[in-house]
Amino acid sequence: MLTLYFSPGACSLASHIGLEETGAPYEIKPILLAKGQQRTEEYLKINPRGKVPALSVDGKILVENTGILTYLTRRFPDKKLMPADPAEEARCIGTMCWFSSVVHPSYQRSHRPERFADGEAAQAAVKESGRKSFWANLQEIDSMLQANEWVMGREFTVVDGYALVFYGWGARSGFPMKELSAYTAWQERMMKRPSVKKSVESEQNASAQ
Ligand SMILES: N[C@@H](CCC(=O)N[C@@H](CS)C(=O)NCC(=O)O)C(=O)O
Repeated sequence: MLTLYFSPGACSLASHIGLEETGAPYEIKPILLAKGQQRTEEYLKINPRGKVPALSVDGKILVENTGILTYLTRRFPDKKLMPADPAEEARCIGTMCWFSSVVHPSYQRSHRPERFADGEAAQAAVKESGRKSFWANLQEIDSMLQANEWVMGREFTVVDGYALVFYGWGARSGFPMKELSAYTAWQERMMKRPSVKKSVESEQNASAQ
């Protein structure tokens, strides 16, 4: 059995979309970050780092979007969620690593500066530099989509679900997302995809609980 621990609107949406794309049956367990549920004793037994996503595979816990998504592509190869060519596969994994190690942390600095510095002035500086970096990263994603239908090129891959997370965060943070014309056109394409619609709707329902 596959069980996804996620929080509505968090980066776990990437794994949620990936899981939905596999077509396999799975369960979802909402862990509401807004209510601090990632720090409960029960959840810390699942992921001692207190982060979402986590995926339980018959009781074995996988964490980190890049790890979970890579696992799903290997477990369900017929779904072609990762390119078959080894160099393209490496490019795909490399893009997820960039999302996880650069793009996500730039948003975190803009959103939670208190985690990175003490004192109002230092936090304001961290927030500002995080916003600048996050916007530059969103622009880079836009440029990746200029000549492409999907982030990695002609085919949808697990990277697309991951890139949707940052579009949502950009919009939520008041960035002028419409200026990113390729990213915006891609987001509209994504929202028409059944797996995306289903994951987004199920997260909205979970947040209303
Ligand atoms: N690199 C990790 C990032 C995980 C992460 O930071 N998740 C955030 C949600 S976007 C979280 O659980 N935050 C809860 C907290 O820090 O208290 C991944 O891609 O899975």
